[in-house]
Amino acid sequence: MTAFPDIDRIPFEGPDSKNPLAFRYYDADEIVDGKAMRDHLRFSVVYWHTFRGQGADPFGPGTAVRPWEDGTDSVENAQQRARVAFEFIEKLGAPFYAFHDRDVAPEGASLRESNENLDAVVSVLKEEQERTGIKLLWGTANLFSNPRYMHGAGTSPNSEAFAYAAAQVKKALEVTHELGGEGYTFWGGREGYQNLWNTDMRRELDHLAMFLHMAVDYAKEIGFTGQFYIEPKPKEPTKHQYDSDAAACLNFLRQYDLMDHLKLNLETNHATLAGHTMQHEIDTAGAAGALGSIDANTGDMLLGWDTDQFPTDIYLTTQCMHTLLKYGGLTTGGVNFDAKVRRESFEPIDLFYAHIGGMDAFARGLKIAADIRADGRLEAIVNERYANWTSGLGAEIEAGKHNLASLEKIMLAKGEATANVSGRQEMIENLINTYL
Ligand code: XUL
Ligand code: CO
Repeated sequence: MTAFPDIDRIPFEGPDSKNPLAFRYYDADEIVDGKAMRDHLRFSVVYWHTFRGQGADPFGPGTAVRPWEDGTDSVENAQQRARVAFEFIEKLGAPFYAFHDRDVAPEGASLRESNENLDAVVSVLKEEQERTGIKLLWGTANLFSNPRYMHGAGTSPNSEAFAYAAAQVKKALEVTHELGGEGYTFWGGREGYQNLWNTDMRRELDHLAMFLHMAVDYAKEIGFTGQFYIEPKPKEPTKHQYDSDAAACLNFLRQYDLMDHLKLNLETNHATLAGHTMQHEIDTAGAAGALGSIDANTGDMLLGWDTDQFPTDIYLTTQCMHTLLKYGGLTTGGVNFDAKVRRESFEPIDLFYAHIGGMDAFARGLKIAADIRADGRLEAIVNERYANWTSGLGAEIEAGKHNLASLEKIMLAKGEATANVSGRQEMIENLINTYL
């Protein structure tokens, strides 16, 4: 059975191609900045939007036409869907995918039954991984959909909800390990609050840290050496999510002695909901040595929620790739399309158009970012801006040779600081446009 009979493997045809089912910029084998595009970008398809998204919104039910679905929530349907997923990912040519436990297999009437359902689908995922060579970028557990998690999972006031979530993470780690997953992500689904009058924040944060330490310990126990990630998001579903942005996550990881174990999985639409750019979030994580992976999507500046659209803005992808390259690029992580087709784009072929567009936008962003770096003019301007820190007084301060009193002495003698030089923002923005 084939779910996409009219579609062959998506070819690279170059920038002049008029074929909407071809890449114009993503050529997996092309070497950019010393590395194949495939290895720079490590594209990943998400199971939850692409194979479970129905296009429902608060005003109406799903619209998606998915002929391979039999309309039931059976294990057999889930296994069939898993095969379709791999047909899609293989034809697209993405090397990775990512899933939540409950995306791939139906939740049963008990934890035991849910685990059995998961095993039955994981065996198909494993077969399909072996058949295609597609790998698992990261696994995760859905700790937010079931009503038992209405108050949170790791931060729930109900200790048995915490225990259930722990059991779910244990199983999700086991299957991620079994599938050779390269990472494991925690997005704090309902780890936050709606109202502080009923919330013991201190206690909830302590519990969340214990929860993560338990996962780190269990990974050691079973020999899972993949990278753990924590994914910042400021709001939705709760009014305030504890992992609100990169800086808040870093603070939390440092406070609870978790910096050695988790890196950040940054998402563009989450960055903008937090009032930041994605470039800011990547730079914040990179500067702290905690840059892990990215959930590539985009929001809509006129809509205040997480619209999870496919990224098509070359300026955005250039910023992402330039900042990633500055910190050495992606290693364990990937460019994971946590993005969904619009409700109005309901046909299976729209899944291809969406991913092709996102992959081409990132490939172009990578090539432009590499050009900016190779040309060196931007770097020279930035180096020049900080040049007075590389010798003389600046270098002495950086080397820790001064204190307030010694600096006072120097400035009393000079009377005034050296004149400032222009930041040249407009000139730099013009320069960036010359590479686009
Ligand atoms: C939610 C979100 C999640 C995580 C995985 O906004 O981004 O899908 O990426 O749980
Ligand atoms: Co995400």
